[in-house]
Amino acid sequence: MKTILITGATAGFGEAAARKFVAGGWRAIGTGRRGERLKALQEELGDPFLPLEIDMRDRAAVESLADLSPPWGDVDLLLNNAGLAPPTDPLPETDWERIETVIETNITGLVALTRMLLPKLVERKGQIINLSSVAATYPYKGGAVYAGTKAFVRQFSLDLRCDLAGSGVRVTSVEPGMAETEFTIVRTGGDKEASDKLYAGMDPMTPEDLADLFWWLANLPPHLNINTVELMPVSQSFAGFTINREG
Ligand code: NDP
Ligand code: 8X3
Repeated sequence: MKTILITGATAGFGEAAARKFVAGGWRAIGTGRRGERLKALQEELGDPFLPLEIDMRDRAAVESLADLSPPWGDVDLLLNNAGLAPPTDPLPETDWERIETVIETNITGLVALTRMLLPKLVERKGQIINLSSVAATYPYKGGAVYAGTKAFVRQFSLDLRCDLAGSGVRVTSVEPGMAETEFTIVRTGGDKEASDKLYAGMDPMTPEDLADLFWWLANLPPHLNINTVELMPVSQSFAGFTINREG
């Protein structure tokens, strides 16, 4: 029985991944700040799911994930999924605490966890899937901090492959476009209406689409490494450059 560690399993991609992998016969450790959500998921998924209430900004708690005893400690796949975005307001108008939370979650927590878990993943010839975003590649207004963190995740993933050469450990940067989760509700500070409006009439990707992708990546033959996967709903594409002709 294989074990996946999923950060951010209380909603969206992480929650769908927990369901997918447990249904597929894996053990899943799921983390997040919302203990009630984790408890509900544990009740739904039963013994193969271990809920751990951990804030990615709490470095000691994050690092303690590398100290779990077997079988939970025998992690085969690290899904670095927990993440969020600040509002798309201009940078000077964006609350510093929200910016700091995003950087500490999307970058610092992810690196701290990966660093501590790497020896175990090397021992088990395991796999890492990191959640980057199309925002890492395609700039948009108001995206600077979020996109910056996701560009970090993409490059971190690629460079980690260099360090891991010969180890058998696989690393993939997954770079999705618009998927309807709680992402925009969180980004807008709880504005469900704004979130509904953003996804209205455009057939966004679903958490299950992403869980299917993670499952495919996890079940590839061990000699294959998918470096990056960029995916979007058909109804999302590119806007091109902005030209300012006024000076
Ligand atoms: P959701 O908001 O639905 O889920 C985010 C998850 O991250 C939740 O489980 C949340 O748990 C967890 N999380 C956030 N901050 C922290 C923290 N400080 N400590 C612990 N857990 C945290 O978003 P998605 O499922 O859409 O997003 C998952 C990942 O995919 C993110 O990294 C996001 O940037 C990325 N992504 C999303 C896209 C989209 O369009 N939805 C597209 C591209 C990338 P809790 O709040 O309980 O702590
Ligand atoms: C989230 C996707 O396009 O809203 O990473 O930045 S997008």
